[in-house]
Amino acid sequence: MSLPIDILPKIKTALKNGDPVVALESTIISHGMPHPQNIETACTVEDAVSAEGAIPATIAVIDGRLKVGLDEADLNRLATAGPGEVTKLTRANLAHCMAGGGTGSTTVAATMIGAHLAGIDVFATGGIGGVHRGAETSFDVSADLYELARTPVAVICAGAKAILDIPKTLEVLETQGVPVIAYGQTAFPAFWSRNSGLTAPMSASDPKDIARAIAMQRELKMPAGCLIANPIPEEDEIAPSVINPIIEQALADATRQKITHGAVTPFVLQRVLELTNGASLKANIALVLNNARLAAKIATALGKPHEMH
Ligand code: PSU
Ligand code: MN
Repeated sequence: MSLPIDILPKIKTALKNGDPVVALESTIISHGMPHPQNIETACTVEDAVSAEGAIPATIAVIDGRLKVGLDEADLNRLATAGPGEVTKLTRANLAHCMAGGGTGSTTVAATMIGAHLAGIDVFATGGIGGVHRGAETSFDVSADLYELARTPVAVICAGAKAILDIPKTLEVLETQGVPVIAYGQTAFPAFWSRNSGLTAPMSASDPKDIARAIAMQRELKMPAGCLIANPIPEEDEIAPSVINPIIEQALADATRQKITHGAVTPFVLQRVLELTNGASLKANIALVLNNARLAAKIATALGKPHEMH
């Protein structure tokens, strides 16, 4: 049996030539944003990667095939799917979905697996999953954190959402040997806000320095990825004093409605959107675009090792 994987020709060519490619996830399309903002954002993010001179590669499973690079029909299908029509895929359910000919969107964990199989080193997203608040009793820790420890793909995100337990999330990343580098500041960012109140383990202000660290890790033959935490642009940020009470309320609603497992993150995101009258979505779109641009710069620097020294 051969692996059912389809890599778009322009992505294949770019990878063969050593040109920069940036992987993009698809759970943000199916479960992270409402329609039509989800499809609009998916397209603008691809355009932003292209504008920086890199090739975008959005990843998903369509009818049992792992697609690296989606066409418009695929993107629309994920963006307009009703509840339950598209499976949220992580490491645990990826093979089962593909073997059954199913369709699913890839989370950070599953996108890293697809990117690595295709030979893509850099991946842009909004926010990663992390250690959920109350994990000491629920044990809800996102598989994204363990994927970062075992799959060598650099993930550019806007930090961890304050719906998570950020200190515990950083602890797990450190234990698992995942480098966490804040971009352009020393504070670890908190998705909608630029500062989580915690200092990031490392920081860098030049994409070339980040590329050097990624390349060195590869030389050391370390299997881990790398997490780049890029703060949301100042003009788009929502102050912690505004967002934090809303997060508290969204989490309380999730508990009251007994939302568990993979449904927690999509539920809380939707609830925060409602409670901020859409302001959280606007910020989310801005930070994803910002991450896509930085990812393209890192991929470009990484692709030219002779110019890195
Ligand atoms: N954070 C967002 N939007 C998203 C996600 C996270 O702001 O769409 C998605 C990502 O795909 C991430 C996943 O990998 O949620 C994490 O889900 P969980 O917490 O169930 O592991
Ligand atoms: Mn979870």
